[in-house]
Amino acid sequence: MTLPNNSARSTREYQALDAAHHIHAFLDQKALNEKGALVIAKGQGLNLWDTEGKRYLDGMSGLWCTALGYGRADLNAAASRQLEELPYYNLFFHTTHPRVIELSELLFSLLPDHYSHAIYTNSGSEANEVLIRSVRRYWQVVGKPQKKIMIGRWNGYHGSTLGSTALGGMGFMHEMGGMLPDFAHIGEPYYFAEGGDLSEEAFGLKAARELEDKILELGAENVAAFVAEPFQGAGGMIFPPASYWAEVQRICRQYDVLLCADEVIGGFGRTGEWFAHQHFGFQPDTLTIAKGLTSGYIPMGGLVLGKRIADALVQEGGVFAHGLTYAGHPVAAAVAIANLTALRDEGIVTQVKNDTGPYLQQLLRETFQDHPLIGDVQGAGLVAALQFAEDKVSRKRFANENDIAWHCRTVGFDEGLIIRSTLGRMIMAPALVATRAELEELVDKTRRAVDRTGRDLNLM
Ligand code: PXG
Repeated sequence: MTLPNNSARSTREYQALDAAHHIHAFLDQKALNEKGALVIAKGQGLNLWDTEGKRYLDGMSGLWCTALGYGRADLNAAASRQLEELPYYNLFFHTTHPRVIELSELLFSLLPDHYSHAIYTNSGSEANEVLIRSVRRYWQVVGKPQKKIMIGRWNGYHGSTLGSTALGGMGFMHEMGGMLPDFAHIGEPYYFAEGGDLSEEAFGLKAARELEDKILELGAENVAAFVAEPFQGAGGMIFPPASYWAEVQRICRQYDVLLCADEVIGGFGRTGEWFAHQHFGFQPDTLTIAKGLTSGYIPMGGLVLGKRIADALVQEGGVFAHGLTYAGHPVAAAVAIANLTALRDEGIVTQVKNDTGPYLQQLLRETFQDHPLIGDVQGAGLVAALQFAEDKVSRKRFANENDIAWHCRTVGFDEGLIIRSTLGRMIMAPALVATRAELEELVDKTRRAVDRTGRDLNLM
């Protein structure tokens, strides 16, 4: 592997400059700087190389985004063509441009008929900011301006900007200047941790009914929307019980509360369906999208509106008081078109649904169902989580599960595998173009990392 010439400095030099100038995401800066960050210099397919030339299998698609893997010439060409033709224009002051229109035509051809309009952004966080203001605007327009409260979930993640932090349920993020009035939270449907003696189905209903209790406590006349990820990503790749979403949908309809799905991770084929809400069989009023929209090659996100909301905003809403300079950016739109076209026309989403998705799920269950350290395997398509547990039957978690999972992640990197840990769970979400052989490598390296963790920490 030849590293690119434009990354020609030594690893140490890069690390020192990195430490001198960057505040990294979600890490203790001082501890990181003592060790030095891993400097990733090149990517191809599912593989990454660091500045020492070491290869890693990327089990996380970057940050859940590089659906097509690295190094796609078609995405590069789409960006280059657009940079030559029209590198920038916008949707302000009575203008628009061809690429964003073509992107929406394609996007809505992939979405169920229920959806009609999009508001583009540069990220998932921004898309959730737009969501908060748009649903509040919707209720103003239909004559219920007091419906303002947004209900999210504890341990949900919706981004790092102010509104999206408040909407999310990460306590340590709220503490860092991130709470706002008119936000509320309910518990997460995490059966392994909180199911107690209930069956999975009964726990799913119980978790959903927390929403009903919260709506009644706040007064349905004050509640604008319930916002949740179809499955929690950053919170640990937690799949809700099968009974959960239908009951949540029933409650939202009964109390006239908008149901908003954050599809930033679940969207664009991750579960084998185009969108994760289709996998779980419910129909949200809005969808937040980002990541897989452009395979992460260029920043782009958006809020997709169902017809009920879009019609009200368009027909009766008057001026929509919102706009971002780069919303619907032509280069991002061009990359998104190339990306979605490839996902569709190369049959990649279909392959995840019918072949590689079931294959990964089967491999993981075969490999880990009797493993002494693993209590549960969850997932669908090309997203999965392993739950570390001291006792599988009683679902007893390790007291220091966070450290165990972090150790596993660290030895995984050592084995040449990029995998993510959250609390006591190991998470993987490889690129959707992964072959069976690459999935075998992923599971094999994960198995080695889990076994090494067990040996290193004297757990088995
Ligand atoms: N919603 C969801 C469901 C997300 O997962 C965002 C919104 C925010 O998107 P932006 O583009 O603003 O980052 C996300 C982002 C992790 C991890 O550790 C997850 C995300 C980002 C970074 C790390 O799993 N998700």
